[in-house]
Amino acid sequence: MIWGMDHLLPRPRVSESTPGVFEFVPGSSVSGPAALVDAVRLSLAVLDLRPAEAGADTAAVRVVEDAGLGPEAYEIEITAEGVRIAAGDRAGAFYAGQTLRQLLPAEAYRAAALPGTVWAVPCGRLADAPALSWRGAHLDVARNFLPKREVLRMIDMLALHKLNRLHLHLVDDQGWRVESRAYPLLHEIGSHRDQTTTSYYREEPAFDGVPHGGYYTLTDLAEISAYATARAVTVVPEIDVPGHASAILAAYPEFAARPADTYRVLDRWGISPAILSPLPATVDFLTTVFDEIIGALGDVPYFHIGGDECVLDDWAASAEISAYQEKLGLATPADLHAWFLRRLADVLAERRSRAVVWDEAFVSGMLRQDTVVMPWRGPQVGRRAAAAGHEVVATPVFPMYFDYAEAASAEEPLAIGDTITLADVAAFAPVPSEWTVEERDRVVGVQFQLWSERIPDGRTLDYRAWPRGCAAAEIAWSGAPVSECFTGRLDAHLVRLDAFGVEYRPPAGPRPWQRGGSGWRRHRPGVVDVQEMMRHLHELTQSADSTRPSTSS
Ligand code: TNX
Repeated sequence: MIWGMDHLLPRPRVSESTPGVFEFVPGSSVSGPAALVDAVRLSLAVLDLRPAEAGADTAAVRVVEDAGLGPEAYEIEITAEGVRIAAGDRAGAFYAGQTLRQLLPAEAYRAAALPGTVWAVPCGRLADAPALSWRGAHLDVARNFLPKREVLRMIDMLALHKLNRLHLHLVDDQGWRVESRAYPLLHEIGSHRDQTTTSYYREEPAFDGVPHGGYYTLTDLAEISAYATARAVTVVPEIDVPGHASAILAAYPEFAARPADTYRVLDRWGISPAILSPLPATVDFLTTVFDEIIGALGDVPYFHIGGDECVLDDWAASAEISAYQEKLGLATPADLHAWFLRRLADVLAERRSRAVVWDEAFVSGMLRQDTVVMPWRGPQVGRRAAAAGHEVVATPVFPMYFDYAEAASAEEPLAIGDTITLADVAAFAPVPSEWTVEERDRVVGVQFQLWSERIPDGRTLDYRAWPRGCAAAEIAWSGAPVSECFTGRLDAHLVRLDAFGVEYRPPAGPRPWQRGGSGWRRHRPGVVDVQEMMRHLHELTQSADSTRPSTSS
């Protein structure tokens, strides 16, 4: 079966069909500038296209660079004689290749070309470019570690949806996930725990008795970065400080606001009071760790430093920290929290990297103007950040937290709460129409979050991420809620995901083996309602206080 131009996802800006098809035959080649040819060949790896010999004009695909098209943009013209691609840059050529892959039979998503496949694409013309420059997915590899192969596969999945940012949450109370040669106890001690809780919110605590852990070596990070770059994906590392610090402090308690030898990598969820000291020694320590990560990843245009969910009690209780706060002329621990994050953002700026923070860091003020804000507590705080001149990536709990269940049903595998449906994601407007033009211009993108308290493995990751991620890709590319014809395009797209081997959640509900069963992974619907949660978070952002009480367990 040959799919037409109207089965593409995300939907291109302009597409026109003309009669006929072009068929790729064995030995087909691509001509054009080397970097663009490489990008097209990578997207169409299943066709095993050869780079055309210089001077030959028999190439099946001819690629030209057209700087006038702008970043990530491309045009394709398909006639019975061949394919012509114009791209603004390497990413544009890569995306042109991804679009052609969608026009091929779904076998183009298998790891090897099946004999007998007719590699034909329909004739026509496309002109395409993204509305938003940050089209992201966040992966929490701290709560539950995902091995490197899952991260690489996630990059494949982002690439085929024209998503271009992978935000890696590399540390939390429950684990530190990257090698440090300067501070080796971080990965030796911080990367594993003896057991993990299986209880839900206010239930009696219960544990699985199974050790859990893992970390990426710096060489793994270099590999992940190179793999991502080739696929037009930018890795955004996150070292979440100064809160969520139990794993760091289990390794190096001397960096605690309240030094003690009792810190452990946590085996349960929720917000812990473990917090780093803001004193210069901590800044030096983090600078060294940032340098190791930047050194491994190479180009790091954005570095996320967290700033969320900080319990500042230990700062207020420490005479040394209070004296430091006073010396800096700061009135409250919340001001010191802002100062500390700004100090780290300055360190990053010296390394040509822009800081990204969760919105609490914005609420306490004093950020560098070039710091990007992720308003997870909703569009109200996002608007305040945009009005203050910050670039904003829309990351609201509703509907961008894909750790919430798709249905309030005991058939679902255990989720953090209810409910964020595919339709909720599809209806989301990342750039609110009621904002001023200046505020709207500062929304650079949208991103879905895969917090992993209830995502223990890659199979569950597939289930939670797709097809909601398909809808997210669509709104990220177009900058607006999805159009009516989404369902038909998604149906075609799910056949591609089947061929790729993705264990997505069927829109009609889980397959029998995807259900939570009768044990601890059975979902308990109705305990946490995301709309209720958003109301609560909204109230919190109304107060000037940057901290918030516990909402998880
Ligand atoms: C809030 S969003 C968190 C995470 C949790 C998540 C669960 C944010 C900055 N903090 O630590 O994993 O809720 O949905």
